[in-house]
Amino acid sequence: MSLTKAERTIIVSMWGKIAAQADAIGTEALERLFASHPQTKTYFPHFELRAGSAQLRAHGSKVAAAVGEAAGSVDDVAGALARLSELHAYVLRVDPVNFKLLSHCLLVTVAARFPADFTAEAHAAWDKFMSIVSSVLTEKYR
Ligand code: HNI
Repeated sequence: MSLTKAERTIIVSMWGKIAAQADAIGTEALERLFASHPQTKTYFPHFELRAGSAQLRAHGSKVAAAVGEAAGSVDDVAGALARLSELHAYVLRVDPVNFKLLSHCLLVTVAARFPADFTAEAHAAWDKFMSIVSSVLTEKYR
């Protein structure tokens, strides 16, 4: 699966706007994940998961930076996220279903913050882009 030229343009140009508030977006996506899907909190027993906690913000910033790296390498997401792919599969062993949940929470966050940009085409492009990112992060499980 790969993005069409039009989908790439959408992701790259929207990331240009998102970049300035990437940390806040990553953190909000995690807050939404833990609030809507509390079972995902079991992967973070060592974190203080209160909304706005320093650990949550630090982790939100890391996740957003990784999505930004993928957006900056839309032609080689696998290469850009190779190290994270090994980490999630071999060390963290996160069940792949959780990637759909986080992807959706990120999508909702972007939609809420950039309503004018979030057309049906942008929605579909983000959905596809996040499913590529998720496949890369879970492909080593097989
Ligand atoms: Ni994920 C660590 C990116 C999905 C649980 N994760 C990271 C790090 C990045 C990252 C970056 C930090 C790595 C490092 O310290 O070197 N994670 C991403 C991305 C996605 C994702 C881009 C999907 C879009 N991770 C998930 C999901 C879960 C998850 C769905 C579980 C619900 N991640 C973790 C855990 C850690 C982690 C747990 C370790 C946290 C820590 O610091 O102890």
